[in-house]
Amino acid sequence: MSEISRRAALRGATGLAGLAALGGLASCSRPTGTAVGPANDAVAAAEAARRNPGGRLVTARLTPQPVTLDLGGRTVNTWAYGDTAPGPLLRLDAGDVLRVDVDNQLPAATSVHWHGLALRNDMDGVPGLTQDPIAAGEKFRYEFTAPDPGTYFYHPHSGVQLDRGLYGVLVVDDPDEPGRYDAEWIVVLDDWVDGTGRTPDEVLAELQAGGHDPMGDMQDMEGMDHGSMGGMEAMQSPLLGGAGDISYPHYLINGRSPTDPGTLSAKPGERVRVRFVNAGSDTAFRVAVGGHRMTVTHSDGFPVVPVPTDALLIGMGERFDVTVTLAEGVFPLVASAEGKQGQGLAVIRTAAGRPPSPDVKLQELSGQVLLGTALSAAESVRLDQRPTDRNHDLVLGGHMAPYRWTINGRTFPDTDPLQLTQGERVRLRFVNHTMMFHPMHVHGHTFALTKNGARKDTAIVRPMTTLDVDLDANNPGQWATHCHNIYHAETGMMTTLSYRTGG
Ligand SMILES: [Cu+2]
Repeated sequence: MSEISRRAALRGATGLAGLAALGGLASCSRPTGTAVGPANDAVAAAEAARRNPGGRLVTARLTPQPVTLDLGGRTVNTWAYGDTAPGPLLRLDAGDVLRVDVDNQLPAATSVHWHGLALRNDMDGVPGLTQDPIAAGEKFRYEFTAPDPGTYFYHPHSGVQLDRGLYGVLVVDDPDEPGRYDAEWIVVLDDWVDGTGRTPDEVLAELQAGGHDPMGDMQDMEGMDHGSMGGMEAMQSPLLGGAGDISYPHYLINGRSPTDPGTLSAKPGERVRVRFVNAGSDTAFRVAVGGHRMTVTHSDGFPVVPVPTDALLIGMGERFDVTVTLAEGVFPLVASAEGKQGQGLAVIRTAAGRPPSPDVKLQELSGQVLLGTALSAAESVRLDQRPTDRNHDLVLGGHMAPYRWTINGRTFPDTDPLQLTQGERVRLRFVNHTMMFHPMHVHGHTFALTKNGARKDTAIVRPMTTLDVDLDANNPGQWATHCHNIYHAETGMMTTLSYRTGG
């Protein structure tokens, strides 16, 4: 059965009541007991426990729709939330309830996933698993408590829609935040192809057709002044090995290309908190600020032991908060596409002066480069010490021809759900058997790296390496667990953490 018809079958077979059937798709390692589906009482009970009686109700509207965007020197037809990409900033305090009315004006079904939040399962936005897709022209109301402060984002969990302009930032503020900074900037990174001659769906079809050099016809496209010639071997990084499958014509910061970058303004001497979000689909970014060092304070929303660095590597789906104390002048903020040709640019301005050129080269990018997996948890967010109740291996496999990515040898939804029981301490071992990095993302939980405790929901697993993470099974439901390379996830590299009872 084709991927599409399997998915159609899944959707047909599983209304929200039919979730128990999901486990029946697995032919080995069949889970036991009954799946705790999104409509289960345990999901409502977990939500009631996290609700803050003094919390506010914060409301918003999102309208996914076709739109024409100016990326800075180039106009594209794409899909976005409203008429900008990134979409509207959503902001609330921890413990508040967020209610978002989605009005789907796209010519396709969609969904909204609240990336990184440990929210109620029935609001997680994964069609076929936690809800039915929001059909074209239909509406859906999301409503949930935001439990933990931090930098998050929202995007569709439908096909490769994320690789269009459908993304936006969600900031959950800490009412007790010491606020040791003078200003705050949000910096969203993205790799862009939509409206430049191919849609993301066409890119996916080309990858699946195989034998196509994804860089080949980029030669004819505007904005390709990098002279990129050659095949897949070009997309290699000393830090990541295989760095991606797609060479994009544009790399954006806050929706702008380097030919007409956005400006971030402050006063000399001010300490700025920068919230980085990588909304890219196939690109890790190496970020730095010219003439400055950054101090990393948070990873995926959660505080870490602060670390100064020249540059920071951000995988797809990862978020980092850093602080920078600004000198006087004009400085480039560069997001270099790791292992690829091209970069995103924003201009930091604390005084008058000439802007940097679009292809400015930063020496900080070849200085000390920090990865999220090297960070340590702040004491306040360390998991307590306790024995592991359950272990799961997730062996990451796949290849380019045919284009297919797997967990434990299977493609979603034809997978073996990873069973767990509420209250357990669970260890996940990601074993990467490929020559490419995979930013692995777990929904509904913020795991802890066993090496140093850093709390994350998305972590880079480098080629031919193993990464162990622990999580507390305290959020019942069915949770997607997948690579945040959206082309890998869409062609199979996804499974579920499946809470079960009576097993
Ligand atoms: Cu991957």
